[in-house]
Amino acid sequence: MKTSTESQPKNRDWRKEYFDSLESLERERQQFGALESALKRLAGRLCTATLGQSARLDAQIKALQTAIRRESTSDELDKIASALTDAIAELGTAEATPRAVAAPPAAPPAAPPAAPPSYDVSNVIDDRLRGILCALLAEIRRDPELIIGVDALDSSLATALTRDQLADAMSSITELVTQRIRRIERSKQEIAVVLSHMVGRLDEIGRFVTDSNHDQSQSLVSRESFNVQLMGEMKAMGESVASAIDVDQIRTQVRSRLDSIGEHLRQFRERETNRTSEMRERNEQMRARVAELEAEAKTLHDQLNDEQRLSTIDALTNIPNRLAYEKRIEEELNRWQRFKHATCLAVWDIDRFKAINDKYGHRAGDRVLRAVAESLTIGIRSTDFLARFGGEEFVMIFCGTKIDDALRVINQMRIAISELKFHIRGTPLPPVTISSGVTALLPNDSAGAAFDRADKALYQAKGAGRNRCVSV
Ligand code: GH3
Ligand code: MG
Ligand code: MG
Repeated sequence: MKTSTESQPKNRDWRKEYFDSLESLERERQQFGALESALKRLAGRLCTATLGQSARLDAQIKALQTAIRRESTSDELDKIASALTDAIAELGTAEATPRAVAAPPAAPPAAPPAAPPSYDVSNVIDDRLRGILCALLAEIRRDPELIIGVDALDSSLATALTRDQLADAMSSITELVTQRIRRIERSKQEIAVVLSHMVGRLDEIGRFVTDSNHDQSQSLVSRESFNVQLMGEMKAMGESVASAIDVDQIRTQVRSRLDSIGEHLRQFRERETNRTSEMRERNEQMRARVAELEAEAKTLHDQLNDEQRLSTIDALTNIPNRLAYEKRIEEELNRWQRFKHATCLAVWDIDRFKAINDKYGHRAGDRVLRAVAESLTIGIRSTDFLARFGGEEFVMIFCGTKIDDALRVINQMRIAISELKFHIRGTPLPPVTISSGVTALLPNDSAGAAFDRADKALYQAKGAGRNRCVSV
């Protein structure tokens, strides 16, 4: 039989597991919150950029902006998305109302309404807007179910867009954002359900421990009462033997006392047998509950791990993202303060990357980004760290490395990248080059100060003609 002190460490482990899960869930909730705010911010900017197409579309965009500002449900966003889609669809028709402010006040009343001009890409979607849309799509791409939709939009953004096509693309992005938010909400609800199951199981385990304790004290009481009865019978037997007048009387008295002892023993055994079989049954139930709890905890753990991994991995290049870098540099700064092992930070930026996008298209630019990330990954040791900082910029942390060694290593990486061969539809691309600035961590450094020094060195590398690495 298990004692309460034997079963407690197991119980404590589960509680720890449960609180760890709650902590992970809270972290996850914060990351979801950050993602949601980023998506809302981007959607807000897109709204502003789209205003002025038609009165009806403006009204829907304003409704969306209001919905974004307050805590709207996915159903409300859904409704706005479909009204927005209708308003966008109406844009191409003759009934579309031109935006009031767009009409020049001095226009003669008889002048026929100007047909909406067909813009080329430079008029309708500039680099900044494309950058915002691409960042938004990269966030949505984290969801494997939405990748196909993102890819389709990615290709359409890479080409020149007319105003109508841009409106369609924005409507599709709005729809994808809504789906992403809805799926995040669903995933949060699923985690909450699993957690509440686990809480139920933990309560059951708690009750089991209380019942076991109760059983043990009952068993003790029963044993003590049996002892008292036995002692009483023995004493009574002694007294009756002492006062007996003949052997027959002694025999009768002893037999009667022995019968009585036998009856007490039978009752005691019956009580103990019942208790033991109840305990066995409850133990079996508890074993099953613990197994279920274990399986649920594992599912939850895997789910949280997946989400956490996704939130710190860059969707395009599959290497750690800026969030992961920010966490890691803080860890490295703390380690540096304690152990003073030389640590370096390098900032990378692909040279003339905008020209690659402009000349060969955004998709080609994405391929270059992936290949550069892969090449940098090959060049680093497993103890070092690489992340995509944003756009065509990467960061690296070299642990236990002096600045001269770091400079030598990054120069090798730079050369390896300049030797990569790219082909777009069979045509070879000119070499892709990259520049870097590297710095060693200093006493009392902050992440921002170290980054600024490396960035300044990068700026010098660019100024000195690019395709080079500079240390400070
Ligand atoms: P420099 O040598 O001075 O660094 O010039 P640059 O052209 O590389 O620098 P600039 O900052 O002008 O251009 C960076 C471009 O990177 C602009 C932006 O559209 C593009 N970009 C940012 N993120 C992505 C992305 O995820 N994919 C693609 N294809 N392009 C991106
Ligand atoms: Mg840059
Ligand atoms: Mg660049």
